[in-house]
Amino acid sequence: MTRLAIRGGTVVAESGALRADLIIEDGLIEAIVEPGDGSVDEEIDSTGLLVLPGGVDVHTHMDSPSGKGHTTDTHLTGTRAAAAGGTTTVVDFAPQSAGETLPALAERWSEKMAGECAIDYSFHATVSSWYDGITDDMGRLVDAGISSFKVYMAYKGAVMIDDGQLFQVLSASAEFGSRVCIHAENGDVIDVIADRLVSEGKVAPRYHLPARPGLTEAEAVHRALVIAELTGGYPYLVHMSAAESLDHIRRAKERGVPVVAETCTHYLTLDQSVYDSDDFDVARYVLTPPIKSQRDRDCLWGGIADGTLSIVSSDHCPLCLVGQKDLGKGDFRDIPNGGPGVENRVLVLFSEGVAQNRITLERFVEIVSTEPARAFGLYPKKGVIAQGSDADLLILDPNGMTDISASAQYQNVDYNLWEGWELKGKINKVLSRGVVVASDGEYVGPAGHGEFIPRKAVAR
Ligand code: DUC
Ligand code: ZN
Repeated sequence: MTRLAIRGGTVVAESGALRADLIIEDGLIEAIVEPGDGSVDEEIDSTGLLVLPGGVDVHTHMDSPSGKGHTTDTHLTGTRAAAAGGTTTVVDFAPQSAGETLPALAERWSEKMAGECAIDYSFHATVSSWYDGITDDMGRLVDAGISSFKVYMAYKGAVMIDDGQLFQVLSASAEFGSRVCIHAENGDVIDVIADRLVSEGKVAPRYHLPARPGLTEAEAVHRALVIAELTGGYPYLVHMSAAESLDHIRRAKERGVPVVAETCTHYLTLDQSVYDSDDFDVARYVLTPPIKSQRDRDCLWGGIADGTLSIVSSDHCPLCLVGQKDLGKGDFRDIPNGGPGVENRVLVLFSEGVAQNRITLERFVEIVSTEPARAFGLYPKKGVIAQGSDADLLILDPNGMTDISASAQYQNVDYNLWEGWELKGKINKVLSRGVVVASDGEYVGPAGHGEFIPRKAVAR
């Protein structure tokens, strides 16, 4: 393979930002050198640009059922969108079918993703259809490099598991060193509140918000963390949206619970005013948990700054307004929950985080790349610019501008949560294992370039 140099940029390595060149060979970062050093066959000029580790998005739902809908991005379209938006690894959620064993699920999802993905990938296995021996099968998946799982504490009668099952999954997590992604919301309480709202004639999409108060999240967070503490398991809290949840996370960390917590791009950048209309168009924001108040949003940024939250994912769950969300026209409970964002996560966070001086450039790299790689057994292959790591790179122009519009996106969905936003920052190039997969906003990668990455257990 050709020897490639990335020259003239500001590299964000683990020690911080520095003026340096990168030498790449065989898809790996061979060396970080003084500007101008090293002889190569090809060069990419990155003068005036930032050279960052490619994004790692550990929360996507591609080609998956979601309530009465089915997400509209395949692994092909969704990973192209990810690549165009600066992400070089995705860890998708594999949904367990009723009666399906975990090894059968792993085989099915491996076959589905193989040869389709534009960038490197893995997946978490969802545990939602209980059977004798399911926790033993968790160990089999960990041995095969699928070292994380997903459970739901909401959506009763569909994917929700009960507390006894959660205890068993977290006990298995302790045994196998595997991380368990937990959708923490009190499903029983939410169902009662939602039914009450509908019985009062409150059926419009805006009632998705009052049906799921922040305390229904915080209660489930607390319960999940206590159950994790009882077992010694490794909890990962997905999509934290409420200020009240953060106190429970802080206290659990003080007690030594090895919890890692995530929030998502939309909770940091939008607020509940998006629900302030009786219009059905509000359905675009019917994602779960709902987007909270400005105070919650400020607290989430505070959580990022103090380390309570260490990862920002997209929760990419694309569902079209026309033909899918409109199933809930007469009853918000029937709107399939989820919104798109894998293509926008990196740049929206750069613009709202770094350019607005909410976080440093180094913290930005940690939350979009390094910490997700660490939490899910991908580090140091992914998530860092270091000698020997994969040459997965995002070259970003901090002074460029990017307009967001659904009409110009790769995501296969009929809207965008940040429609009309003008972002500070522009993606110049994205490289996956040394191969340019996106350039000037266009996906240019070779078809099927992405490889399955076996992941280590967090502790074994
Ligand atoms: N939960 C998720 O994690 N993603 C999309 C929808 C949901 O309810
Ligand atoms: Zn999700």
